[in-house]
Parts: sequence; structure tokens; C-alpha cells
Amino acid sequence: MKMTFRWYGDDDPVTLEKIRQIPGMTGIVSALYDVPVGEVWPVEKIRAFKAKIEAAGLEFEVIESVPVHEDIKLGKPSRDRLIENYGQTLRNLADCGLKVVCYNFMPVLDWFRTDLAEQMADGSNTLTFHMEDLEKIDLDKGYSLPGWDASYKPEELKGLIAEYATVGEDGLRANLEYFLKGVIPVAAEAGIKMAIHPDDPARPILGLPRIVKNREDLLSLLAMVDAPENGLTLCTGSLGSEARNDIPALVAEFAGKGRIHFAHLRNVKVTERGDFAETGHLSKDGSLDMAAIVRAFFEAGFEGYIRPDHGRMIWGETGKPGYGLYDRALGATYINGLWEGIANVKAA
Ligand code: DNO
Repeated sequence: MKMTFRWYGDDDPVTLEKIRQIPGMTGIVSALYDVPVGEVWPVEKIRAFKAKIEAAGLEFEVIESVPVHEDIKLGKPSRDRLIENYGQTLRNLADCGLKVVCYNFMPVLDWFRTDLAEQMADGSNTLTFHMEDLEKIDLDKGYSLPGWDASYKPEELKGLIAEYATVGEDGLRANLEYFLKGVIPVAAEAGIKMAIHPDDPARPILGLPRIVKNREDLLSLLAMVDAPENGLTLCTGSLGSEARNDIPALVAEFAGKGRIHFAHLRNVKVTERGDFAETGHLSKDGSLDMAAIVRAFFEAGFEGYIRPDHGRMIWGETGKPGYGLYDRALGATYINGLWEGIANVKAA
């Protein structure tokens, strides 16, 4: 596996120089944030961005994300042009040496939380999700979270949510299949592996359909185009927000088939009613058995990219919720420690 870290570009308070000092860190995961969704990413911009990262002593082989335009997810007539553009972006990325593209097919909203800085008993703060707060959200005031590809005015947000009511899960699935049939052959020819990110949380939100939330969904989307380039970002915290998802088993199954290209590793503490808090990465801090998850990757011979996912805000750090330096760095070190320990036990 290759250990990577998400970086948000020049505006990120966590600098490349700091990231480079995290033990075992080899690469950056990022995106061109200033290209409007749906437009082709220019080669020169990609090349310059990659050169900057490499000058700091880090590799740049994973994009998170090339966002999918809502018209593609809604199956609008403009999708053919947008899929064409998406394919050209993949070719341009391949020309610059990129290997994996993470994306999602969540309608309107990307990941979703009801609190970005809930105070924890140890004085840290973290991202949480409470069902009762979800019910109180007033869309008339709009809603946006850091890292979303788009932010909408309240009326746009409500309009889009209404449009998806007519699409439903089956319609969204058909639109994903159409998208995959358009882009996977291009990715295969260019040498790019596509890695869809699961829904976060892994359930429908605000009446919007969600189709990447459990084993059945993953099997269904991988079968839509049965090629290695049609792969997954295995996000433990997203899938793990639903207690019935057995994460080590999913890793064993899908990494075993060579269909996981990228992994987001973090822990969550989930309650029976579906609330959850993002905890420190350690198994004992949350509901997930992180050692079993890392062991499943190891035993599958995983050679893809891993990144520690969100971290809490600790030691007084402020910044982009979920994306501070310290707790993510601890997460990377923990995962590397588990990996080394497992490798040593296996070798003994
Ligand atoms: C949240 C991230 C997601 C992810 C996208 C991938 O922190 O994991 O925003 O980048 O869903 O397209």
C-alpha cells in the first residue's frame, strides 16, 4: 500500500512541507479546485500542480475528486457532452502521470454531517451526525460543507432535491450505468483506475436517493462494467456509518477481486439509531475493528493508495473540519504501525 494525505492546495493551512514530515508519508491526494464542474481539466494546469507537489518531495498519483456534474446524475440531455469532457479530463490526467481518480455519485450533497465541531469529553472536537438534528435542518437557509464540489443557493438546493424525487434509486442507478459505460472504456485506454466513493452516511438523506451504501450496491455497480478500471474507494467511515456493513469482509471481498484502488481509513462510533461521531483512528475509540480492516487489506495483497481520513481537531488546531494536520497524522502513523506489525507477524 502507499500512504497518502489529502491536501487542498495553496489555500490549505496544512502545507506540503508539514505533510512531508509525517512518518511514512509518500504522496498527496488532491484536485484542481478552480475548474468549474463539467469542464475539461487543462493539461498545463495539471502539470504545474503536480510539479509543485513533487518539488515538495511527494508523489501525486491520486485525484480526489473529478466531480460528476448533476446533469449526468439526473440523466439530462447535456450529459453526453459532459461525459465527453469527463473522458478528456481522464486522458489529460493520464498524460500527466495520474493513476487513480476518486469520484462520487451522491446526488446534490456529498458527505453530510449535522455538526462540524461537536465537543468531545477529552476536549477535542469532531464531526458528528444526529438523526434528530437532520430533521431540524432548514433548507431555506441553504447548506454546505467544506470540501463539497458545489455550493447552492437555497432555492437551487430545493429545486435539485425536488428533481431527484422523480429520478429515484432506479433512475440514479441507470444514470450511473450510462456514465460508467461512457467513461470506463476511456479510463481503460488511458490507464486510469476509477474509484467511486460510497455514500456518506451510507443511507438516503433528505429524501435523496443513494445507491453506493452496502455490499449489494457495490456488487451491482461493479457489474455494470466488469473491468478492473471500474473500482472503488473503500471508505471505512462512510460504509461503517451503517452497523450492518461488515467492513473487514467488504475489504477482503473487493480488494481480493482487485477492485479497490483507494482507501479512506477512519473510525466512527455508531449508535443503534444511526447517530455517529468520528473518533480517533484507534479500534478502541470507535465501532470499527481497524486492525481487522488493515489485516484484510494486507492479506489481499493490497497495493493501492490509502489515506487516513478525517481527523478530530486536537491540540487547539483550527482549520477545515475533518482536515487538520495532527489527528490525521496520528491516523497515518497508526495505520502504518498496524501494517508493519501485521507484516512482521506474517513474516515470523
Ligand atoms: C469527505 C470526502 C468526500 C469525498 C468525495 C469523493 O471528506 O471523503 O468529500 O472526497 O465524496 O468524490
